[in-house]
Amino acid sequence: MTDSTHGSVVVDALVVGAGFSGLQAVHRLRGDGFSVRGVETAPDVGGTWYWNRYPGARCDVESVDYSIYWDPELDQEWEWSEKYPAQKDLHAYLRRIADKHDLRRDFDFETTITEAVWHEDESVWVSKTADGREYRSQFLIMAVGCLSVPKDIDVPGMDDFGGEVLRTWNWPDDADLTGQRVGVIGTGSTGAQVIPALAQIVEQLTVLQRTPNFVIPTRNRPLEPGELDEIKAEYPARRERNRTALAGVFRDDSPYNAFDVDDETRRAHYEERWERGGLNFLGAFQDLMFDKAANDSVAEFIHTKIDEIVPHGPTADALKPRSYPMGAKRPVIATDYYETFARDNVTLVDVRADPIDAFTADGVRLASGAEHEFDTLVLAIGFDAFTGPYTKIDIRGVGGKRLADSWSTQGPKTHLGMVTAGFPNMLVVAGAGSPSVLANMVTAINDHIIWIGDLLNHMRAEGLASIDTTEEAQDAWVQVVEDVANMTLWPTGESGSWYRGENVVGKPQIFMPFAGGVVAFREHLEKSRENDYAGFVLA
Ligand code: NA7
Repeated sequence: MTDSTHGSVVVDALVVGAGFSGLQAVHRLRGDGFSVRGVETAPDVGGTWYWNRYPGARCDVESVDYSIYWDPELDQEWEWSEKYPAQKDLHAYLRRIADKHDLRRDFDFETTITEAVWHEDESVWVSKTADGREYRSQFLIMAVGCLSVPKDIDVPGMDDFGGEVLRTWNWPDDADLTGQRVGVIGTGSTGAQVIPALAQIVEQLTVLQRTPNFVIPTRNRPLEPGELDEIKAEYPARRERNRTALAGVFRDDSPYNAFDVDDETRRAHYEERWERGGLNFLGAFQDLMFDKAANDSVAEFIHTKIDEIVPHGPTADALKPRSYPMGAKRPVIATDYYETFARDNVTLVDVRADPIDAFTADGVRLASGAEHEFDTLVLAIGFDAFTGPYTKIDIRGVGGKRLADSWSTQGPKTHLGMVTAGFPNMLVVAGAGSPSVLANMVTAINDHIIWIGDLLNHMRAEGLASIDTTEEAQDAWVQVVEDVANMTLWPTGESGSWYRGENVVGKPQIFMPFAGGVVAFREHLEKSRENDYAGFVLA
């Protein structure tokens, strides 16, 4: 596999990333007889679930559903302990996958690709690592995730803070905040998990909130005796039910719209789903993401819940999202989130009303002059979603065109979420232009890897060297993605959502994930394939 002329590793496919998608890609392609090498920055497999090891880290899809489709034997073997998987359980699960299928032997860990250049004459990608190694591959499979590049803090002067700064996406195993005064910036999914976890151990927790989120209780619990056995007995059917569900995971959606029922019934629906917990809450009515009045009714319900749980009026008020519909910013599920603000050792500071003016040696000073002191500052400030993992690498396609130039100014453009024009054989796995984060990621990834595996087999059988797309095809697909999003409330309101790139200063704002669901997406892919890969250019 080593090419002595160039001193590089030469393979059919280079897979970047060792999370759910990278592991599946290596497994599939190796099984189909392709030579394949995976690379991963981390020292181990896991991807998102390797890095995000902050206290409270947990997935918002149920364990039994947030697991791979391609090893039914593992479904029977693996013993999930809780309804929703904690980071350490998911990491253990991904490690088990790697061990069982002996995937580590095809990965180079602690290896970061910094540059990838397409050589048209040879139909080959030449990818270089931070430490000067080189890979040459016909295909470049970007299994890099959507939320893997943390964003920088957009308030200047953080270096002036004299205490420790901890980042949730790279949490040190030996961090111990017991008895400390801690500040947290960020109240997205990550903040909503780390805040309740830290509140229990620190002396004083100060939450610096800019935009409140709608937070639904997770109601996580241990799986009851026999419960997992019942699921295992019907696993194939369960997998198929998820595969054919809009969001890649079955949800028992109500058949009604919010105003099909009277006020009391509507409230009872919300109450029942609030008690049940989890993202099922969003299925309370058909039209919650389509009709503003319906959405207002659910927002009002959550506001009432906040008032019931948080005794301090001004704090309860500051926790209520008002500038966007529920769901326009990714809905959050968490345990005891609002309850945490009823604790004596937790203070909510509204940095929208009174913005951070400066970091000081001891904490932060707000525009009003108020100061808050901490020993440690925790950053849960989110990610440069969808584009960050691509623009961070110097990717150059046909004629030396830089991917970062177009994706940083126009946003990510792909045909069917798979290929971007002028970057032949670079295959995007479950990223922009596909259901990705609006679906159960594991289902979305499964669809992508199957399609990519089938594509490579087809190209090998037909003796084809490259797959590209046209500007027209990708513009048309970007328009479809935009049009579908515009049918919903997702792109509305002032949410600062990372779905639209609003969370990163200067980022182009287009709706990036495909909101039509995994079934419709799969149909688009199938239709293209049946029509000789319509919209793609195979050469
Ligand atoms: P998110 O959802 O992007 O949340 C980041 C949070 O950080 C959000 O509350 C931001 O407020 C806040 N933030 C960022 N910069 C600042 C500054 N300068 N001051 C105050 N607050 C700030 O990221 P998460 O990691 O929580 O979740 C990402 C996804 O991972 C999640 O949706 C799941 O899919 C898994 P803002 O809203 O920008 O005002």
